[in-house]
Amino acid sequence: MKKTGLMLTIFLLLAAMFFSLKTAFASTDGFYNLSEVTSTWEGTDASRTKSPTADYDYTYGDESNLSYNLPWSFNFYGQPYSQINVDTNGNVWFGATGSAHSFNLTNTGRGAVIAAWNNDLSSYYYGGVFVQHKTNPERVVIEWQTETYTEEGFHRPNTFEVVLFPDGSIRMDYKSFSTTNGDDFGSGISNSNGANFISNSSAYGSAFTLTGRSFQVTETTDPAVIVAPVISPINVTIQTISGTTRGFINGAAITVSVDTSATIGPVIYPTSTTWRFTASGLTEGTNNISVSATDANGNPVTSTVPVFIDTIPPTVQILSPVGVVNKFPVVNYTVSDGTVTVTVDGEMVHKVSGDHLDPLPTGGHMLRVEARDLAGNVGFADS
Ligand SMILES: [Ca+2]
Ligand SMILES: [Ca+2]
Repeated sequence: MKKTGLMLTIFLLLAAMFFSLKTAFASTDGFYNLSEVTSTWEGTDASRTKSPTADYDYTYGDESNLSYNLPWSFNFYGQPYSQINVDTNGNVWFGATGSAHSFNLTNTGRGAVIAAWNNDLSSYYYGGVFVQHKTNPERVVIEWQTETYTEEGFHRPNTFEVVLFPDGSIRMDYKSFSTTNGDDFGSGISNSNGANFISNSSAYGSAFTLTGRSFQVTETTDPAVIVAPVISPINVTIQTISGTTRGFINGAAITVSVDTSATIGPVIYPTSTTWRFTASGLTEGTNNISVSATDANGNPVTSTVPVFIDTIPPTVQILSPVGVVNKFPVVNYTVSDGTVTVTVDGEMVHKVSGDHLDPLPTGGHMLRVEARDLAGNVGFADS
């Protein structure tokens, strides 16, 4: 009996240790830690009619966006920003304007982002995105009251917010969700360099399942090498890579390596904590570029970013119509990849493979099927 009691005590102790370790272990990308915190809600005035001021602004609609001047400089992945751009799809962008959804969190193609809910949302019939500067303590609250795009007008409201603090920390509060067909393409934070990002969805679940939960993002105190957002995929074989170092005494010299035959140019240091270099001769496919600095204990701190080169245009083949055809030919084509545009005599037609073309007048016509891949390469075929 006594032994069982001891075993049970040890088991409980281990369980308690495991639980506390589990909760203490935040998700990290080397720059930030993400952890769950006590459920909190700030809210905003959330009014579509209140006049915008320096401390309050809003927009609404599908694919709408708003630029807001911050009351203080906010550091995101080591870069200071005086302005944010919020969209009605649940995102805060730091470089890009406009809106986007359902993007790749790892490499957004639009620079750094806080994606509170990475999904196609719409506040066309209900809600909006509301930005409010609050004090005591200083913070900027970005609140979304929104439907999903596919439930536009069904009154299935979803409410969540992002809170920015002057010390660079971030909180994401998920208040309530009533979507019945929600989707989540990867919510969280990203420096859009393929290396530094934390997916909230992977750590805790899809945004629309997080009702009543709050998550905090704080900078780690560990030394870090941060690479600025890189554009990838890209169809040029030369790219300038820049970034910062943090937590090294008097800045830090960096060393750079690459796992392909690409050439790394000399490293330039505009300041003691910023650096840049040019990589040339990047090879087709993935080039992993590693940037390292050595900390006070002699240990290397490394950030590896993938740069994907794609110089090969999509292949396009038109199967029909070919030669002399009737008035309503069916268009049939194959493309290897990319986004397809179909034109007849230079005019875009909204047709896809398998569709009948609109009636054509007698005579010669030119059909072109064009495909553009993510790197911007264009392949086409004419008939
Ligand atoms: Ca939308
Ligand atoms: Ca390609």
